[in-house]
Parts: sequence; structure tokens; C-alpha cells
Amino acid sequence: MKKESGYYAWLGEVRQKREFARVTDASLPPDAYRITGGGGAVTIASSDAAGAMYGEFAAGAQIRLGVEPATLDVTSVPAAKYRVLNHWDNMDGTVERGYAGRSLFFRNSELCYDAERIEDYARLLASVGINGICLNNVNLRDDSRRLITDEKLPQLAELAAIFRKYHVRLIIAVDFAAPKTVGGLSTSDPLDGGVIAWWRDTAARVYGYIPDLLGFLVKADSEFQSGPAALGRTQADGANVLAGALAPYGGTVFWRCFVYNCLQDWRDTVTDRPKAAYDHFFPLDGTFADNVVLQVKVGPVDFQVYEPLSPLLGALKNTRRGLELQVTQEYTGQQIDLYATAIPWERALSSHVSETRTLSELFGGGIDTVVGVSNAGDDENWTGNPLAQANLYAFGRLAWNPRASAGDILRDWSRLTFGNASDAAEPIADMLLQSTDVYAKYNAPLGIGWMVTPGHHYGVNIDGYEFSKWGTYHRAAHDALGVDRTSRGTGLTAQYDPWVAAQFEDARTCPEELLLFFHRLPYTFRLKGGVPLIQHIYDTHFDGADGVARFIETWDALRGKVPDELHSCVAERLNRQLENAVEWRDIVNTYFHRLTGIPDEKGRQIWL
Ligand code: GCV
Repeated sequence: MKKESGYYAWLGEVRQKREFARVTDASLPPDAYRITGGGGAVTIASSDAAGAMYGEFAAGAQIRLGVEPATLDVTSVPAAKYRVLNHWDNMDGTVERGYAGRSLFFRNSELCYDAERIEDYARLLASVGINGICLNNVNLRDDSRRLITDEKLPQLAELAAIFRKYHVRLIIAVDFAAPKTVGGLSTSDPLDGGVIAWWRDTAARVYGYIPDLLGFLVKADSEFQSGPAALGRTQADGANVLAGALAPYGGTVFWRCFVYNCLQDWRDTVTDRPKAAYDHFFPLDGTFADNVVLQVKVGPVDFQVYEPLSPLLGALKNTRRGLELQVTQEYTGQQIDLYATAIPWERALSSHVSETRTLSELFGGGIDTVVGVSNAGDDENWTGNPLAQANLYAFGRLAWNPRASAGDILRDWSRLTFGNASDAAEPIADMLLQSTDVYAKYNAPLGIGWMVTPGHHYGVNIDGYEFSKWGTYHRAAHDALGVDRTSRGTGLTAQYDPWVAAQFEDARTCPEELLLFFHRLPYTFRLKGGVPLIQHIYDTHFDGADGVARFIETWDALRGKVPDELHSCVAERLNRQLENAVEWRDIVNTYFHRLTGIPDEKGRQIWL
């Protein structure tokens, strides 16, 4: 079943190795390739072995997409040096925010894996250009802290060897307090001589086992993880001590910027969570060591359906940055609901950081790393919902080329997976292309976010986070909704480049999908098309649920055109998605009708 099933086509096909001629061209940058057809052979030129491998995968994919080999003429250079997946896998086998079974790597506090499956996974990742992977959760728990000890490193080195065959290098997530929790020292103060020596010894030990380790990943001072702030030190003090330890081995510190106060008081209207990363890191610009990459989430809050770009991405000028995206669908349907992440990623990458530059134009300059939080687990189809494989594929494609079009990527994935000439490929690509709009319509309106069930984050709960400590408030009242983050409100807009800030400041120029993120507006406020805000809420919620019903019709018509097992797996999820969308529709519409007393102009069913 495993290899024949349509679930595996994207992987299965790349397993069919084709023979291409290889030549060395030292003028090409690392990982880059040039593919040329003609003369009876397809030739891959590269300056290194990784480039030759990427070229072979790309040539194979082009041929399967119907390109005549003789006409191949492609030169491709990755925009980001590091294209990395972060797994949030715990050593007990659970996966934080995982929706595809259990961990591929861990069980019962041990490394535990199917080597053949890991090799499939490594090949799958390499086929879309991914070249780094962190296996353990950034939230360090129990034995995962000990992955940097002699007890766990021999087995980790065996896993590293499998990934190495495909030029994928391991990263280890480490506990900032490891000098204490692992080393038994009395402090983890980064300026303490004993701590500095401990990290040096640790790096020497780790690199003894895994000489090509890409580096360490750290979530510090965030959501109860330890960090330098608690010791009166800066984030730079913390990152630089690790960087010093890794430097002799060419290692990199991936230091996350997801630092905020998760114990806020909802009555406090001054503290504003999306301002936190900039407030913590911008003043330190230029003080991080050269081998530190600041890993910044794409939006300033936490992977909500609509967020502006994190202001930190454009503001830092003298510090290396990594863009962090969430492939796993924590807030976006948990691999039950259909949601093609390529579309919001394309929107983010083409968003402006200044009048003249988009986010994608920072690649090759300040941004040299792209990180995706993985959506894969040990489910036989890798991603729980087989259509969510498109998100892993799209992550690799956009990390390699951030200007690629989401539409092209999704169509390619569909054709590579279901067959170039298959009747299913186009309708499935169309469903994926519509999926994020449909999901956004029945979700929280216009960038307000966070109307999800607390804890697991699936399904609607409008006030679930409204009176909590997490800093995630919509502040809906009978007359107005949203948070004023302009200069008249919390002042978040001031963290952006002035040209970008000016767009956000004015409700008439603010991108409509971010209107309630930046503005507090009356329900009678007229949107660009003239529709009042309250009517927009009703209309989109009815449309969103109708959109899911249409997906079910499309999918029913595909029975027999895709493998049966895949069909029933997706069908079952679409039915659950419809229940979810109806619940969102009815609860959101009822909530706002009751609050405002304003009826739906179209007189549809709202439960009062
Ligand atoms: C790994 C969100 C998620 C957490 C995650 C955190 C992070 O808060 O809900 O599960 O923790 O982001 O990115 O560190």
C-alpha cells in the first residue's frame, strides 16, 4: 500500500531515479544548479554535490510536469541559505501542535524511528530543497534537554547520517538553562565564566558526534522557557555565548524572537502583545554575533489567519534574520479543514517592508534563513490530511524562491501528486487555491484573530481568550469592535517603516483584511465596497460555510479519480470541516447580532 498509494505520489515519483549527466561549474553558488537539455542528454551543472542533487530532483519534476527534456534550460539559485524545518516533537512521542500522528523520531524518552521511513522523509524534504531540520520541540521538556549529552548523542548521530545522505543537516533545540539543568552548575548566567566554558565543552562534545550540525535553536524567555532576561541579561548576551561556543565548528545559533509577556492582565489596554518582539530585539540590532540568526515569526502575534508582517523583519538592519512560518495548521484548521498555506505566505512575501521593498526582496540580504514548523508525523500519509502535503511542498518551494507564485506551486503539487494528465489534478488545485479564503471567511473577521477554543485552538470560542492572560483581545462592545493600534491607540504602527505605517494608520488605506487588527471601528463603518462592517461579518460567515459545502460537492465528483483510501480520508475531513464552519458561522453571527441588535439585511437564519 505504502508505495503504490496516491498518498505518496509526490514522494513515490521522486524515488524513480533518472539518470542525468552531471558536470561541475565552479561559478555556480552553493546548492545552485543549471539544467540543460538538448544534444540527446539532460545535463546538470553545479558547484557542489547538493546542487547536483537539487538539479536532479528539479529536472525529474519538470519532465513529469510535461516539459520536453530537450527544451530544458533552467538555472536556479536558492534565495535563502538555510531552508529549515522545525519539528515540535517531544521525546515521549507526542507532537506539540501536531495533527499527523505521533513523532517520527521519538518514543518513551528515547530516539526511536523507522530508518527506511526517515530516509523517505529526508528524500522528500531534499526534493524541495530543504537543507536543515530540528527534530525536538523548542519547548524543552524532560529528556529532550539531554540530547546534547553522551547518553543521547550516539543515536542522534545515526539519524544525522541518514539525513546527511540528502544534504539535510540537523539542528538541536537546547535549553538556555542547560548549564544548570543538564550540567549541574549553579547558574546559567551567560556572562559567567563557568557557563561560557560549559557551552564550549558541550559544543565540542556535540560536534564530535555530528561534525556538520547546523547549530542550536533556542526559545528563551518565552512561554515559561528560561532565558537571559530572567538573569538580568540581554537577549544578545544569551545568544552570543552560544554563538561563541559554536563558532569554531561553523555552527549557527537560531535564536527565536517570540518573546512576550504571556501573563498579561486583560484590563491592561496599554501593553500590546504584537509590539513585544520589536521592543525586545530592535534596540539590540547590530550586537548579535555573526553566527546568530534571529528567528522571527512572520506576523507579530502568532500565526493567525490574517496578521501584518512582524515589524522586526524590516526594522533590523545589522542582524541576520530567519523568517519563521507555520506549516502545521495550528490556527488554520489542524489538517482537518482545508487550508493551503502557500497563499498567505505569498501574501506575506509580497507585502511591503518599505515603499520600495517587499519582504521577498530582503532575501539574500538580511534574511538568509526560512524556517517552517513541520506538519509531518508518523501517519501513513505523513500529514494527516493528504492534501496538507501541499503545504510542506510549498514551504520548500517558497523557501528556495520567495517570489514563486502560490498558484503555480499548488498546481505543480497537484499534478506531481495526482498525475500530470489526471482529471483530478486541476479541481484539487482549484480547491486548494480557494481554501484559505473560504477558511478566513468563517473565521474571526478582518484580522482580529483569536476567536478559537483555548488550549487546542480548533473551533470557535469568541471570548475564549478575551479575559485571559495571553494578550489576545478583540474588545467587542455593542458599538465597536477591534483594537486601535495606530498612533491614537497602542502605537504599534510606529514600529513600521513610515510609508508602511501610513497605510496602516488610516482605515481607508489599511488592507481590508487587517482592518480590525489596526482599528477599532463601529459596526456601521462602510468597507471599500460600501458594505457595513456588521453586514460583512454576516455575509462572509454565510459564504464561508457555503464554500465548504461546495468543496464537498467537488470532492464527491472526484470519487474513482483518486485512490479510494485517499478519497475517503479527505471526505471524512471535509465533513468535519463543514460542521466546524457551520458552528463558526452560527456562533459568530449570533454573537454579533445579539451584541449589536443589527439584523442581517438579507434576512438569513441567525439564532437569537
Ligand atoms: C512551541 C504558540 C503555540 C505553542 C508554541 C509557541 C511557539 O504559542 O501555541 O504551542 O510552542 O507558539 O512558537 O513557541
